[in-house]
Amino acid sequence: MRVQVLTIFPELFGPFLRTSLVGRAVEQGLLSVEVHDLRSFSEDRHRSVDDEPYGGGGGMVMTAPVWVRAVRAVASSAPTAPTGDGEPPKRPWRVLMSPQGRRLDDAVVRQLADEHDDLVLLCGRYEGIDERVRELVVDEEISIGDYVLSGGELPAMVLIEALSRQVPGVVGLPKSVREDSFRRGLLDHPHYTRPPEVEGLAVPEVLLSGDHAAIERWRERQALRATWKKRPDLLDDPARIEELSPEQRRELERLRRP
Ligand code: 9D3
Repeated sequence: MRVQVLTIFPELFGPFLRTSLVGRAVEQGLLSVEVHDLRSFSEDRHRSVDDEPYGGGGGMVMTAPVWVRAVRAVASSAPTAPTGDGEPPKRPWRVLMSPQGRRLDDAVVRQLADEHDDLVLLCGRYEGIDERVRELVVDEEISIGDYVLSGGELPAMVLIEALSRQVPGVVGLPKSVREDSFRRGLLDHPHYTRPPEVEGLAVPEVLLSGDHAAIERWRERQALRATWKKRPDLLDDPARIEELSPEQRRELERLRRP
């Protein structure tokens, strides 16, 4: 998967792209991330990218011509390698990180990863971006949630990290992948490691029993109970209930009418 980022703060991405799972994915060539400085597409000597809003009011607005030039330049450079099926290379999918966008969740991440292997992420700053940028060079707007940040850079990193986990080979442990999909839609069960006692709190005995089937049943039950307690909304979806194990469905019945 290839991701290009447009931002006036390219330096924010350095350590993120060199560290941990994303760093390894980039190093192994499973993920390519190119960060472009929006200012390099400015054509005035102050390298400006913003101007005062028409109609007045506070703050500054990012200008359309610089964004349009930047997106067109990066979205046509070195397209994805030919697929070999005779199809012309697909144009990159252009995503504006925006508080007005579609809310990011697991389904959106999977869909983006499935449908596109070439993305351009536009990160805005200031009060906003000239509306014409959306009309001319944006395919979709994505938000990471209803709270105010100062720009799209952190949301872009959130999206890149979530996408990287969907790229085959990036998440190493086959067990984690299997269990992720197996328990999809439920919260995780509690985890414990040494020491066996912390300030009077012991590790649940079953985890020390060596009975792997019993441990698996306990974890499934705990995952369901955690979800019931902390995120009951996740259990409103009939499709999710379908995916529960018979034991989890029985446990859910018990929780629903005690
Ligand atoms: C304080 C200015 N706001 C006026 C009501 C509008 C506004 C403009 C620009 C709010 C935030 C931003 C910058 N945020 C993003 O670019 C952004 C974002 C976010 O703030 N929250 C969640 N997801 C995203 S994606 C991009």
